[in-house]
Amino acid sequence: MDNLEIQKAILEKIKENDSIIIVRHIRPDGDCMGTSLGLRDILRASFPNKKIYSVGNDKSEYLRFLGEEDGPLDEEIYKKSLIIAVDTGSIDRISDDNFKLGKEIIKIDHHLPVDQYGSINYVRDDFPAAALIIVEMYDNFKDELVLPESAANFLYTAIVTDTGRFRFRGVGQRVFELTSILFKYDIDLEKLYANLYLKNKESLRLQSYIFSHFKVSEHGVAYMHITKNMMKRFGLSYEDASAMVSSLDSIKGSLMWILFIDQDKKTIRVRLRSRFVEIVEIAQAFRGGGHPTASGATVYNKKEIKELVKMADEKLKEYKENNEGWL
Ligand SMILES: [Mn+2]
Repeated sequence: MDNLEIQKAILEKIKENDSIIIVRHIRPDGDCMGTSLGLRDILRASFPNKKIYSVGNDKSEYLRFLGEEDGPLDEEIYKKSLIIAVDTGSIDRISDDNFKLGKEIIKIDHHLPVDQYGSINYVRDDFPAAALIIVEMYDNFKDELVLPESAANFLYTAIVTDTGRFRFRGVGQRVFELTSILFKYDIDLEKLYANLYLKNKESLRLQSYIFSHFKVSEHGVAYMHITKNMMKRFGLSYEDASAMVSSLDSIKGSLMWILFIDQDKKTIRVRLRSRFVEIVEIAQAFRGGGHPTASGATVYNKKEIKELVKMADEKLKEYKENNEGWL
């Protein structure tokens, strides 16, 4: 089936169901939140007689300005609902306890496929944000669908965050075409960027600590382990600390950069980023995955940190030996 046919099939499922629950991944980012809330508001505006819910078990403090989701919901509601999971590559990352009670699940995602857990699995790894899939569906079926102003704001937030403000791989003509559709409304960019990108002084202090203490492997992998103690010392949450991965994104010759963050007593979350070279294979080797140049993984001790850095270093060495033009 081509894209239009799959989108049609998804729209048919939506029309067949009077109750729809949209779920998204754990540790929500701007894309999964904006996609979930944006799709919810499009469906509510388009089908006023249906019950449409956006749910998730956890929250991200920095996205609180987007407003609340709709959960928790009674199990009875799940049993009569179509579930749509957005921006979630594997079933164990869905941030909801009851989605399996649903009548059927549809996956709408842009990560490299891990589990094809849906009855329809619509994966567009050519798109740098899951929200673009929703915008394209709206555009293809605009005779039947309504895009309210709230949805335009949610979807723009999703696109701007997942593309790193239109810098990441996959940004091109199609992305700008689709994004421009959202500008039929006045999106308050000043307010949005203030909400998304202003930092508190504690974060800047930790950033300055990272700048003085990050390590670089033999062939240029930049990395840092942010321990529980550091977070305590700077008065920052796990979430604040996780956001620091972009601090290491501008070092010449360091085409890969990795942040290790203590998540709980035994789990260390790994955030991996790269330019030119791909890093997702390293994440996959350590219980993770994601996008070619932006991935996540999990390790359990310092020995595994060393192993992961070593594997990345070898991959970067090989890349540098065989390619030109990187910086
Ligand atoms: Mn995404």
